[in-house]
Amino acid sequence: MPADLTYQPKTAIVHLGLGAFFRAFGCVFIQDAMAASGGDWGIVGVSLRSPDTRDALRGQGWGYTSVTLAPEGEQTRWITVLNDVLVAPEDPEAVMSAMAKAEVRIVTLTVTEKGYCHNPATGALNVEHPDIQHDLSHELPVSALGFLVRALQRRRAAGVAPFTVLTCDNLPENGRLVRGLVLEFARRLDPALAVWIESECKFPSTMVDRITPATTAADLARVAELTGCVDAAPVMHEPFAQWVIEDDFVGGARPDFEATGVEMVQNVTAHEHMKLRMLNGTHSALAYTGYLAGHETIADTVADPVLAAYVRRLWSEIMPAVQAPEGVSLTEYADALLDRYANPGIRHRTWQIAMDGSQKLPQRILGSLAANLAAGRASPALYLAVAAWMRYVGGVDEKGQAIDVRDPLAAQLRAASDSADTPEGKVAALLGVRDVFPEELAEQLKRPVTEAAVLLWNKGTRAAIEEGAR
Ligand code: CS2
Repeated sequence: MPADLTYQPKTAIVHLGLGAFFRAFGCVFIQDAMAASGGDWGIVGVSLRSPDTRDALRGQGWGYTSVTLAPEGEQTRWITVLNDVLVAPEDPEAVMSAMAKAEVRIVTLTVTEKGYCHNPATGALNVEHPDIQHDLSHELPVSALGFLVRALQRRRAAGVAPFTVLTCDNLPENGRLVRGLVLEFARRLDPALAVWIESECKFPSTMVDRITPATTAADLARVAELTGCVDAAPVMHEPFAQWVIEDDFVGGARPDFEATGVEMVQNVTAHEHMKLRMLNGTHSALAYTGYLAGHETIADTVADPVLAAYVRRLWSEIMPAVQAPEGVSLTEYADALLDRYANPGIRHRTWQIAMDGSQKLPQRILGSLAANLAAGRASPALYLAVAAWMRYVGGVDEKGQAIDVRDPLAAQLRAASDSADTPEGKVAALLGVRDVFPEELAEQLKRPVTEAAVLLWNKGTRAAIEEGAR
């Protein structure tokens, strides 16, 4: 690892959505890049909702501990690339002026899938979304897209070049998706602005990967024990990290990513599909089945032999639906994933990963299913994953306990589930949710997902796996 930063870099990046993931991932890579090659790529972080991270970091000069959770023990490191943290709802003008500054060359984003206010099944902008409605008619926005477009509008008016938009969310062809959404929004605001963005702005796609569970109170105590210092907002993550970025930046302006092992490529699609389907697809499948089987974390889930066999079966169904990036063996990738999931140092809760399933299912699971259907390949384990999601969003677990379902469509999903008493009826109602299932796919899924659901409801998750998807 390069020596740590010996200077405080000037700001050249604004990051929207400052959660644990970007602090454990992008900030660490960018710190490494400057430690290796110099440059000024300091970051102003923006929280789009809560002031918690800002409040926690302010008293420690925006620095924080990054903790690597290796099976053999933890390693800590102090991260110093943040120069400020802004809270958008408190002061949207401060965010706008930070993004409009000519010195800012890149705007990075981790706003989660739902933060793009799009239809997950089609990728189109959801113009009915209240945040988008608000942002189309107010100069000071609330949504990430609103901030991007309004800040680009200011830069254009001031004769300043646009920034590069570098999305780091787990969405397929994420740069192209965000570009489409930004242009759709901009066209509604000012067609000339859209033309300018289309020709001047860059939206490289990226593949990001580092498992980063939410920090808990127990983690804070552990970090104090390890470092002898109280840190109000450390981040906890696995040793593994992989970042693949399309090398397409406005004016070529970017940190020296290569110096830190980031893979700079022309097209990231193959890497993205592999990661979304092989990692995130099985993560979501294990989150629903693991949760229903009574497991708190992914490590607990894969320690259960039935679920471990299930994840292997999932990979055998997913691999034919994935084109391996050049030089990558999918079998080795899957083996490495199982080791990462089994890391006992990581307490990644199934409930955390189960969140926002309506926004995740299409790119994580339904894409593989659609490819297998088109090729006539059987996918019992993937069907069971969809059925487990359906059971989960019904809001009651196998013991009759309520599930705290977090999803932007939670109410709609619950209503669909409650509209029928039988698994057959519930599946039919949930397949009717068009934000998740395109009509044609829903039709094809009806029979096999119903079969999986009947097994799941009647026998419970573990027995359903043993009988139908091993
Ligand atoms: C997880 C991801 O919470 C989730 O949905 O699947 O956050 C996953 O841990 C990361 O994508 C790993 O890179």
